[in-house]
Amino acid sequence: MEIKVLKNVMIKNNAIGNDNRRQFTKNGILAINIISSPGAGKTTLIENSISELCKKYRIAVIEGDLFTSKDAERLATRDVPVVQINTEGGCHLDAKMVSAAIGEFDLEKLDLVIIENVGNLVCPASFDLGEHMRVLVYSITEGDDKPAKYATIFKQANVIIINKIELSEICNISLEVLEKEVRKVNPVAKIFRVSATRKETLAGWIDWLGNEIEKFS
Ligand SMILES: Nc1nc2c(ncn2[C@@H]2O[C@H](COP(=O)(O)OP(=O)(O)OP(=O)(O)O)[C@@H](O)[C@H]2O)c(=O)[nH]1
Ligand SMILES: [Mg+2]
Repeated sequence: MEIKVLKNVMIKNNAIGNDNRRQFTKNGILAINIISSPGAGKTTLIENSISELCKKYRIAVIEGDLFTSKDAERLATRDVPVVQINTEGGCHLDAKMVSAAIGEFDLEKLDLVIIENVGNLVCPASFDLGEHMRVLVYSITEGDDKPAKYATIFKQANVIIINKIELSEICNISLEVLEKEVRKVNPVAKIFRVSATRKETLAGWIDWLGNEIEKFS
């Protein structure tokens, strides 16, 4: 019986997720779901990416957080609409929450919707939010064994941003070894090596994302 209930929940989530995706696509919007463990650098990446991308594209952000609006407040100084979702302790966003959030935007006036998921390397894997692309931010401070240990989330990612690379020496992490570990579970994802705090390292990612936005418009 319990299995049946869980299955129904997922079917419903996926149906709403598909509806969200249809709305994004119909309006020529690229939607990306940014996932990572807590503190890997999702908000920092968003801050420093939108400061460039908003010169050319119309962007909105959906911020997922358990209890606070701290990340949305960080983005409030940028000239983009932001909606905060508090999951009240829930470890991931779901499609229904995103559906409510996109109701707050004028979708006809957007090119890119960025969804920052709740910091967690497990639960967000199971919930399609209606995104076109999953972006996994992985901080090298987490070690090179996590791609194998958290394989589901690494496998699903379309893009893997290896972050905080300037700390590799101090953390005794070889970027080559880490990337080999990533490739063992995901041979096809686009990989970028960045320090999200250093804008100059984000150019490759920002150019590539700009091209992807163009494909949807
Ligand atoms: N050294 C270094 N620190 C970074 C880098 N990127 C982010 N940080 C720092 O890491 C900390 C967490 O960054 P956030 O962007 O808040 O991480 P997050 O993934 O949004 O965190 P949650 O939303 O709480 O899960 C902050 O102190 C950032 O300044 C980086 O490239 N290098
Ligand atoms: Mg954040």
